[in-house]
Amino acid sequence: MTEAQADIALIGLAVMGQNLILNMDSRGFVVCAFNRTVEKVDQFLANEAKGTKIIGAKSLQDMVAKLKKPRKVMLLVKAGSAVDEFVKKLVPLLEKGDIIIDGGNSQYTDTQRWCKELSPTGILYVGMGVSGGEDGARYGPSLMPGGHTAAWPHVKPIFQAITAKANGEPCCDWVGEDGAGHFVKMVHNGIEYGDMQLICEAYHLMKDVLAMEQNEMAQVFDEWNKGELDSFLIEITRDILKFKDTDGKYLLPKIRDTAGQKGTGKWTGISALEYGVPVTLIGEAVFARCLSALKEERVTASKSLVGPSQKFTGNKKEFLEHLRKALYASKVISYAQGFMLLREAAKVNNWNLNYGGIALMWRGGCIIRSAFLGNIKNAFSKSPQLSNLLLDPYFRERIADCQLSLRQVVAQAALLGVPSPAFGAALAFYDGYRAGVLPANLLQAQRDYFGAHTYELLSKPGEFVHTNWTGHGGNVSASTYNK
Ligand code: 2AM
Repeated sequence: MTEAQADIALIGLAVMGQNLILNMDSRGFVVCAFNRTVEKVDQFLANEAKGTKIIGAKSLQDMVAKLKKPRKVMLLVKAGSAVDEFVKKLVPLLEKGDIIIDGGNSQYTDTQRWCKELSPTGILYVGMGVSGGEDGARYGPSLMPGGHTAAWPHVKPIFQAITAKANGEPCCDWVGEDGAGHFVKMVHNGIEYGDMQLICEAYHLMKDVLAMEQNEMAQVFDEWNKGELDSFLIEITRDILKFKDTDGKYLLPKIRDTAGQKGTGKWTGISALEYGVPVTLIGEAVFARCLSALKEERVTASKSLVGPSQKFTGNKKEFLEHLRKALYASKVISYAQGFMLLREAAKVNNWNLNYGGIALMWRGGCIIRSAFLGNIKNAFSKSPQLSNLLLDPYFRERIADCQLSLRQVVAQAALLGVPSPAFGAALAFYDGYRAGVLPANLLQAQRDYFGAHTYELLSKPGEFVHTNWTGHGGNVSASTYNK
């Protein structure tokens, strides 16, 4: 056996790491596997990797010696301190031009920090979002790499070979500088939260407003999946609805209605607040999970807090079509919000993001994969500087066709007492965004009234003035506080 034979090393032999290694091996790359608990390397080689070209390493030194130059080392370990520890250990073993790729769910700010710290050493750092779960990792994930751009030509052949393909195009392209890849992955996860919540609200309305049986709901989702809502999440919802437990009864109603979360949706919400972008639908989706977690409180409250006694009196078939259109419109609005956040973060961080490329990366391989992302890709390909997805001619027309249905759904949900925070957020944002005049004039007046925060007159933009609203108190404005 010759030394320096591996194309890439991968550290972290949990399920995602193992599957990515097997994927790379199946595409003809020689991978060197390593893990903190070194016994796992031998176990992997003797079992899952048996009969492949995969090699193992006994130490980081051993691993580095087995790599072709420029060396490529990919980490798939727990985000946070585990990544930091490995990077610190790797740096003294690597040289200028070598590449470290963090494929975990790291916060984009960690990736920014490592890019900055490693810049003087000439070691290149890539933070890459990986989506698609275990199956995706094995047979074609969505990959979102960002960081030191000089690394891209070296890692591109490997990543574009192992990624999912959408209409023959790889769902992996260079996202942008420093933390851009992990930021895009974070927004992807936030959008996933929004999509899931919207589907859950549609299910809730079918169940509690239309009193539909599960099999019937499954048929509706199956129909929806044949049209513009065609997506992985609609497809699995259909299958979940049909799924029967060992006792022959549906499994879904037996599952406790308290949602868990790992944090990436929350991070999207936090980023939205930090960048000042109204990503309201994802925010509501995160809060809906928090509310669901209050199971005992909800059960208690359900016995004392009143709601409407009204029943649905409309036409079921018509309402289902309203629901389909409301779901589609809300999805468009949610993605528009997600892209607004990307645009603002790109501006602040000097990332040169390719929005059409991002839509293509999400088009296949990942959890939010859908036909609809093909339309988003087209919108940005036609007009790369498109300021808002809602203004793209195709989506503007689709929303025009769906907005009355969204209103029907939100109104019925409110009248009948079925919570639909994501549908509601979508409609409120849509109406706010298309409003030439909002009541923020009153807000400014209130702020000036109690805090002398000043306001601008429509007739004199850029000029901040204060009014003595009460006739007493001072005329001095709080000029340092205009935001
Ligand atoms: P282990 O097998 O030695 O636990 C997913 O948990 C992966 O991250 C595993 O490969 C795990 O290694 C690794 N990991 C978790 N915490 C770690 C840490 N603090 N340092 C290094 N690797 C870690």
